[in-house]
Amino acid sequence: MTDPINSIREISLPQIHDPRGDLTFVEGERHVPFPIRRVYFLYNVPVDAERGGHAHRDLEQVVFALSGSFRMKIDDGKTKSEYWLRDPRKGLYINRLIWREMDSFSQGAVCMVLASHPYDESDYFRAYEDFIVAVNEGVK
Ligand code: T46
Repeated sequence: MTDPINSIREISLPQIHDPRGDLTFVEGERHVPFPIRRVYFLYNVPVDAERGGHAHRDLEQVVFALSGSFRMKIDDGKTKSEYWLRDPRKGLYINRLIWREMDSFSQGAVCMVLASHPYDESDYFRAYEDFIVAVNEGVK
């Protein structure tokens, strides 16, 4: 699937299947469009939890549901859309200047995120109003 909103797109990873089970792998700059500088996981997430609620100035990420499922609500400041992540082979590429919210985690869901940069709190827009100003100004 390709969404017109700011390059949001699904990324499909290879799957090596044999009688012992399945193996999927991911390489930076090959399967994801950036060098992978950080990997983090969300787990033990209560089913009624809401995560996200921010955007990034520069960070690009690809989000996977390694186990279970959850919803990602995406907003580029003009258009909103939502995606259900439930297949460990399929990630959602999220560019910079995209507001994201996550909810409806299934019991035991595990979210893995591949990120283009190390953690940097100054890269976050944590107030929606600040994000909208940045979108309208086209600033980093
Ligand atoms: C995103 C969604 C999908 C760190 O110290 N290092 C890290 O790499 C991260 C991601 C977070 N933290 C600290 C910062 C906060 O004190 O962990 C705490 C919780 O972070 P946050 O509230 O930002 O977590 P989420 O799940 O709302 O958002 C995270 C990412 O921050 C964000 O970039 O896109 O997952």
